[in-house]
Amino acid sequence: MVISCSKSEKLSPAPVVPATLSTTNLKVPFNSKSEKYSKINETTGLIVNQNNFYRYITQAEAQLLQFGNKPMYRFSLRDAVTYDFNGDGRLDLFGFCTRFELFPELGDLGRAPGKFILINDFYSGTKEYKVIDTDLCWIGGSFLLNDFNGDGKMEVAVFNSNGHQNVIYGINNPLIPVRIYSIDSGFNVTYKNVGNALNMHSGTTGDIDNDGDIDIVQWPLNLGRGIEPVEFRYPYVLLNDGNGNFKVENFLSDYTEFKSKFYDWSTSIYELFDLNNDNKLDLIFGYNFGTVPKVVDPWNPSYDIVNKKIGILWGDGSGKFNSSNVTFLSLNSFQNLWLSLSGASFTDFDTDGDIDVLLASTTGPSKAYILFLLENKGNKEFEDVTSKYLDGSSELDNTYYTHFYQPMFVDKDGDGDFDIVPNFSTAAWESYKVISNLYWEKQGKNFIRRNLNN
Ligand SMILES: [Ca+2]
Ligand SMILES: [Ca+2]
Ligand SMILES: [Ca+2]
Ligand SMILES: [Ca+2]
Repeated sequence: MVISCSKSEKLSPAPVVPATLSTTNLKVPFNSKSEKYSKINETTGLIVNQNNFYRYITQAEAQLLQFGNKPMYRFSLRDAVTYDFNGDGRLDLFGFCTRFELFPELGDLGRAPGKFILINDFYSGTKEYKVIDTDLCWIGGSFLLNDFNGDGKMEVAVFNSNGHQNVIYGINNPLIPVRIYSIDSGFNVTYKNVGNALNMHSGTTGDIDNDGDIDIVQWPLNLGRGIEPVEFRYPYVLLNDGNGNFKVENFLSDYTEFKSKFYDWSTSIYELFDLNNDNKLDLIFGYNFGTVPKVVDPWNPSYDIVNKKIGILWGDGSGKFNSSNVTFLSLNSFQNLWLSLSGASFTDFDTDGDIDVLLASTTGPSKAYILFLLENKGNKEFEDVTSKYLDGSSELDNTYYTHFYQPMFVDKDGDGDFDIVPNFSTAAWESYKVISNLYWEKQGKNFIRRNLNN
């Protein structure tokens, strides 16, 4: 399907690069400083994104990407990815702007379709941009780069939660499946729908059946309060035939048994990664954790069982997972707070050859960030080593930064080890300060928080 009605125009005003972020070391072609992983892990969209990550977009820059008045279209820091779509060696940006009916009033957003934007040479150059119509009202999910159809070019899988505002406004925006967008060197954009229409807070991609092509997992975050059909409540795998055509199957090999016990299974974050070095992708998942209040939900008896833990489902290369082949992570309690998972990233921080895990989370209303570093001890055991190795692992009062969705492991300071750089902070229309150059510098096994004061 070809997207209708697109036009090119100059971005006005152009995004500015903060003084603290000189572009003098922005070489052409763009040279990734991403941590490198095993071949199977390099198939994941998360890592392809990390390979095309230069630095995070600040809230000030994001606010310059808004356009229109009534309605106004505003850029959410989370709804975007950078990649060199036209092959000129510079990173372009493909992102989404949410529609606000009234401005400056908040609270009437995501009711009607937003717009995609495509910006040429986002971090340098002319920044010509193109606005692209869509029927998507809300994304708040994932933009993942992968070559799904084997043509040697990256497409972008967009996972959305289009029904996000339905309960708030009493409206009926349809659920929309995963969409794979192809962007050619002339910035022409086409897409195809794959999988099922679900409310998805994130997405993950990678070769889950080890046949050399990129598959997809789509997992709902159930917002419906007990009225949604059964097909909206559980995850799916989308298995690629190598040409970008997908066979949709139940995610669990024990689906029937699981469904008989649990009303649904919601996650906010799920990421494929091989966490036990067997060359088969595993899947880390989670939503609420920490001190979660006991909620009596007659519509959802599974709430206290499967929706309050972070776990790893161990992959067997079949393309399916089994709910009994799981390890639940044991995290140190953080001030007895109720936390929600916002991101999971991977690094071998102790350089012992196994993959360790960094979790990002938030408290919800306060928009804090709380990070957890988990050391892989082998034998599918992980130890919370946050207090030992991760300086400045939380900020609760939003003085300098708010919550974020995607920690990236790149060698920011060029000294050969992989530092933590936040990515995908909160929406640009929220009034939290997001400083321009936050990162955690790697020193030995330790991560030291830097640049809180600029
Ligand atoms: Ca595959
Ligand atoms: Ca594995
Ligand atoms: Ca390790
Ligand atoms: Ca470094």
